[in-house]
Amino acid sequence: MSQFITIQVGQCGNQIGSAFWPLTLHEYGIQTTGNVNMLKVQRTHVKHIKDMSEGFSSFFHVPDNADSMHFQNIADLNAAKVKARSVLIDMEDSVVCRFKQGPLRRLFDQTCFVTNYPGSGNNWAIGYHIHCREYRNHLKESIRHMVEKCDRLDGFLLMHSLGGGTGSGLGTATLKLLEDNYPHVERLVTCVYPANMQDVITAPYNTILATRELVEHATCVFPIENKALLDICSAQTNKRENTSEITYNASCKPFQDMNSIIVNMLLHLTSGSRFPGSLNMDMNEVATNLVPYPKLHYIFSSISPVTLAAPNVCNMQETKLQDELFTNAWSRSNQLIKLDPLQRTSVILAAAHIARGNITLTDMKRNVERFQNKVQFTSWSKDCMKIGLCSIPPAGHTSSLLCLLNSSSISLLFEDIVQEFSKLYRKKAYVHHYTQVHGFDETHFDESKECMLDLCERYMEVRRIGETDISRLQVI
Ligand SMILES: Nc1nc2c(ncn2[C@@H]2O[C@H](COP(=O)(O)OP(=O)(O)OP(=O)(O)O)[C@@H](O)[C@H]2O)c(=O)[nH]1
Ligand SMILES: [Mg+2]
Repeated sequence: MSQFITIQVGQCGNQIGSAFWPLTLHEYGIQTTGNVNMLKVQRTHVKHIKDMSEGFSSFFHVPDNADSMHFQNIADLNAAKVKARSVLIDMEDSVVCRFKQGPLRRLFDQTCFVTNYPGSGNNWAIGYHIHCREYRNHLKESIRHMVEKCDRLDGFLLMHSLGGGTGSGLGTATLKLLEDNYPHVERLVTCVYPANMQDVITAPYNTILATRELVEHATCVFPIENKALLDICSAQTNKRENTSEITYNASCKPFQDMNSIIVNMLLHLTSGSRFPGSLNMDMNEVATNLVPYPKLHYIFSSISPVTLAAPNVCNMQETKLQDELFTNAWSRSNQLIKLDPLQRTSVILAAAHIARGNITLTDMKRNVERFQNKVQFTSWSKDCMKIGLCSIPPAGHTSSLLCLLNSSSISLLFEDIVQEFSKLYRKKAYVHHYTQVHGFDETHFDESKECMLDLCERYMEVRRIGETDISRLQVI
């Protein structure tokens, strides 16, 4: 089975990590709370615990003499000296401290923490230049330590936001470091784009500077928008309460449910590499199938059904009609960013459908055909579409579907980034905070803007692509 190293950077990245590890353990039927019942849900509906155990080493290093089939709770993991394959980075230590003190603390190797105080002050340049300079060796050591414990490393999974300074700056500097040191290992990035109503004034600067790095150095990027997550949470809560009067309020339950949606997407994405199935889609196939041209590697993701947070709300849900799972995954309201990948003017460059649980090849073929008749494709992408069938469903469900789309409508995200950036940059507001950082040059701003516009132009070209005119797109 493939192995992954998660790299969580900044507050957002580490808070996603806080949701990631309990949900991952839960998926393997390992109890992280006193609630034994919720565990039974996963253990009893998976007929072959062995199937799950084999995939356990994807996210955890298990010493040679331990048997992962017998792990039932945290105490078992601690006794066997099991460690999470993870590097936790933040330039202020409050969120990471929760890992050091929480119930999962012994899962994390001491060498995997890289922290400082008091953060990057919402400034990409401080994260990218100052902190990376200071922590480069420490970062390299922590990552090397994790890599050495892998024998089939398939990918790095980076998690961070783009609005602040650490996740965006040090996160993308780490990405570059990974590319330099492990060029053949996939770099898959889940990053949270700020909403238009931001909580960080300098977010447009951080976002554009970081996005350029993601375009240059990531293998695949799965962008997330908090607004989209909030809307999904709100719809789920309303459904649960069966009333339209309750609106989801993020300040009541900061980020918990939203982060769980991200985690469920990641668990689904990696399921084919961790569990058996009749048609497994391995992670190393994702980029090959979904990225037809260099740099055009931003992927829309949507899951159906959506599972919110806590394992304690997980009681087994009956499968919906399989076709409904597909229809929901294609719907705009299930997308993890607030754009419609299937809008009328867009084309699909590539698509993948990954199913978990009791979805058959016949279900898949019928729905792929529906999809092919529904949307616009490039000349090569209509007749050939990646599919994956993993037999182990996510905890609490009998089946689920992840839809991954490379759609030209992602260019709207880049246009929006340029627009938000230009509002500040036109007046040169806040620019001095960046230019006073050693290593940062004001031309970085213009180059990043150019990079976004160039990307929009590439997507535009795909939309009007003639089969003979592909020269520009192939330029790396
Ligand atoms: N989905 C989600 N978004 C978050 C979370 N925490 C922060 N954000 C968003 O992330 C952006 C701020 O970035 P942070 O991750 O807090 O910043 P940082 O990387 O720690 O950088 P500095 O604090 O500037 O050093 C804002 O857009 C927040 O709305 C989280 O747990 N989940
Ligand atoms: Mg922070």
